[in-house]
Amino acid sequence: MWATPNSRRVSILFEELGLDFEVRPVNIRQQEQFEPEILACNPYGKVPIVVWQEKNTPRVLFESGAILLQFADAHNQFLATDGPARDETLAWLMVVLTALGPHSAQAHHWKELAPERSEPALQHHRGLANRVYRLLDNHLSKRRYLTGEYSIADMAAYPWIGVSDWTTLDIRDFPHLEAWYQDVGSRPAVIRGMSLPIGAVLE
Ligand SMILES: N[C@@H](CCC(=O)N[C@@H](CS)C(=O)NCC(=O)O)C(=O)O
Repeated sequence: MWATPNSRRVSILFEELGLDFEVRPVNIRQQEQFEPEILACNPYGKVPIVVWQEKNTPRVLFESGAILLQFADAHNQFLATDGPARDETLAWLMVVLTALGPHSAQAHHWKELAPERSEPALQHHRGLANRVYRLLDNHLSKRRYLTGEYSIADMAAYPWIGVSDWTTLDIRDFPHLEAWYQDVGSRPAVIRGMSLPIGAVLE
């Protein structure tokens, strides 16, 4: 993992589950994600990746959403096993995985990373991120968490709201989302998960 929102989805869940896990830093700014050892685990060359052993069977999983689903189900926590509560968590998890993360990442690219800046591209992705922010803000005006109870949907969203500056949106314009961000961010497991890998910075 590295100091990235997708990685920290996983470290938050693992801290919430109280798992004993070891962090292997992969500095994506140093291109370490393309080292053979990493590509052997994830041919896409992206973090996060989880490697573990279960009943003498080696297991490996990449894609943050897949990891959240696998470990929530395996530990029967933060995702209902069936029924409307599971439906709701899956739906909001997918909004966060497929829209909040990608639109924020693209806005960040056009704001700070692209060798040639494009204002129309930035505004396009900012607009798409804004639509998700409005959606989440309105949704959270009626409930404490994204779904009935604190779930992997909240854990998937939290690190991305933490980089709201990447979108050029101001979190203060979304008061319910901001209150949720403060609330979730006060959880000890979230604080610990957001501090990993120790000392890593994305610059
Ligand atoms: N859909 C993937 C996206 C993973 C992803 O884009 N990870 C970024 C860091 S947040 C990465 O590894 N970037 C390096 C690269 O693309 O080469 C997931 O949710 O795990």
